[in-house]
Amino acid sequence: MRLLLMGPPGAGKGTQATTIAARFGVPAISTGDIFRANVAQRTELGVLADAYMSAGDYVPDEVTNAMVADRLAEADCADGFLLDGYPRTPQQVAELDAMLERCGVELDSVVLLEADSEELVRRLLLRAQEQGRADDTEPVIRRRLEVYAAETEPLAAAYLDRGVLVSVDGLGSIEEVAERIMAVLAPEPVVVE
Ligand code: B4P
Repeated sequence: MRLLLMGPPGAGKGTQATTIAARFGVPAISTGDIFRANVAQRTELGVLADAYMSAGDYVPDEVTNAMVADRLAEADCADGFLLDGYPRTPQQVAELDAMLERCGVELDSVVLLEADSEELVRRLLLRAQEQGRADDTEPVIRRRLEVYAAETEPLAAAYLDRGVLVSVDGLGSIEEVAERIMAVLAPEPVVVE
């Protein structure tokens, strides 16, 4: 399975990614998590990424694309992967297409998690209280939602045209959303009596 998980900040991408990836036996790769690990370790990449992330902006494409290319070249991705939060720009879509083409493989599905803005803000403000993430303040959350609407939301149309996009309602409990995602990715076989 080669999967993408898309959706606005707070829709539940990171929350659902681990469960889905485990069900399909593939690694869950979150560009946000890789950046945050680098920020925590104060690597060169982390220092660069931190400036963009804490303002609610995207890390530049060339940096993000190189990081994903390195990660997808690792052995555990040979039979599949779930990319969480990548691609987010037209250049990232083009670069991912090129990476997959070089390997002679294709995406199986792109899951788009949807939820309305007020619910997204509510969830992220709650996470701010629990985890204190630097990009979970209200002005930065609103900026992230604007950037998503301008840069990432339009990408869904391209995947819809390719026939790989499935939209999933991200409202409801974490378990309900997980069941909805599994239902579209691996529907139960119909038993014919
Ligand atoms: P991410 O780490 O991807 O952060 P995110 O969009 O906020 O989503 P996340 O996966 O963490 O949260 P989730 O919705 O699961 O990106 C962070 C930053 O990194 C970006 O802003 C950007 O700067 C940079 N970046 C990452 N990828 C990049 C790329 N490709 N190009 C350029 N820059 C990039 O969950 C949010 C909260 O909601 C959680 O607290 C969760 O518990 C809660 N929640 C989830 N599902 C719920 C449910 N059903 N009900 C109630 N609460 C729920």
